[in-house]
Amino acid sequence: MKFTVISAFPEFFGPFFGTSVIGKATAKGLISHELLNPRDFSEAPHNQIDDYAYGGGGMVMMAEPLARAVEAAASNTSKVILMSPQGKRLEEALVEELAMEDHLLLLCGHYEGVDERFVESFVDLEVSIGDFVLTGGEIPAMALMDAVSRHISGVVGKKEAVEEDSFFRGMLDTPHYTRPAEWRGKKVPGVLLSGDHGAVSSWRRQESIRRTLERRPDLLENADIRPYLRKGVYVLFNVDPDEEDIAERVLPTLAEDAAAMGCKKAFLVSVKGEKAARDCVNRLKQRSPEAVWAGFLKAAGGIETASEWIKKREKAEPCVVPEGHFRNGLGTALRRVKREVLEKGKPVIFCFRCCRKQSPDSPKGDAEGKERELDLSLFGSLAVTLDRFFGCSRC
Ligand code: 4FV
Repeated sequence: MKFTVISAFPEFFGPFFGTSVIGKATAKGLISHELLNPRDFSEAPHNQIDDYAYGGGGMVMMAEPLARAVEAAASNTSKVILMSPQGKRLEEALVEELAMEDHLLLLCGHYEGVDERFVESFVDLEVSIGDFVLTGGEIPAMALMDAVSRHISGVVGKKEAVEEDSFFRGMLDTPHYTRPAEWRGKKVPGVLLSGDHGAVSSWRRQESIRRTLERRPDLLENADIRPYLRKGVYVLFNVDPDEEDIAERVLPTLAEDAAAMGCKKAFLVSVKGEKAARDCVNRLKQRSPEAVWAGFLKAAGGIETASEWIKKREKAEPCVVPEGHFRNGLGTALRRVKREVLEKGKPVIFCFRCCRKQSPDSPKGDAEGKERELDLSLFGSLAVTLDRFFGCSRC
């Protein structure tokens, strides 16, 4: 990873690139950097780089010196980033994205900001480290480079350390302790002295969950909660009896998808009753006994019997997310369920209705189109629901 920093105060960065983890990474050549001062690219008298703002109200960085500096340093694979409060919020997901680049060119603004015409012509992305105003973009640039460098392999000790990081999965971190075991009368939580790694990691997961729910419940929406789930995730497909063909055509793939996304079992229920559901499952299994989903798909008399089955195996009552959750505000349903599942360590079962009526606004007459559209909405609702629940977008 190469960083080019364009700043009127390049001396600011000496200690940053020469100290601690970033210093070692620089010495090991894992990251490289160059510092450019826009003054060196100013044709104006006294290497002027700022001027009065049109319309009044303080000084603005001039476009030309910045343009020349970027033209001198950028290649077609460079990503030109302006640090500014008007930018996209710097969060772990964006950090991971930027860590994939091989050249980040960071512009540090000063005064009121930089000439907007330069931004329009040269800047790929504006990034903000938070809704507050600093005297300059240098500290934001350092924050970005530090966070990105942690994702460059070899920069931080154990790669796992980064992946272990709570934010890597979108949750708050567990509390940390070191010697002495008793400090000013305060003891370290006993489990951490137990040597029982299983107990330690489940305590840490619980602490992450507790602190996230207390301090940052907003993080749950996008958090990848799979490492924090103590019980299984299940799906239930309610098939309309006189549309057996749907079951036969889409269920195997739906079940496969659900299994691939981390679900433990898929239940098939039919209003015609458990026998109809069992016959349907047996027909599907006879047709493809080797299929991955064969052992995954199970007939049930209804949501109650499915919940009973889960309760017996998981020794906990499952959270039930009823059919239609997709249409009645998935976000709220998921926030509630994620919170309950994490807080109480419950299993969860998502219910989906598999019948043509699912898509009332499908175009008239075009049967083929109707079929395709039905499949899409079934797969779509399954994928979106599970993706948002697991927070797979983060993984
Ligand atoms: C900033 C931020 C920030 C604004 C005016 C520098 C200052 C001056 N940059 N996140 N917050 N920049 O306050 O990135 O140009």
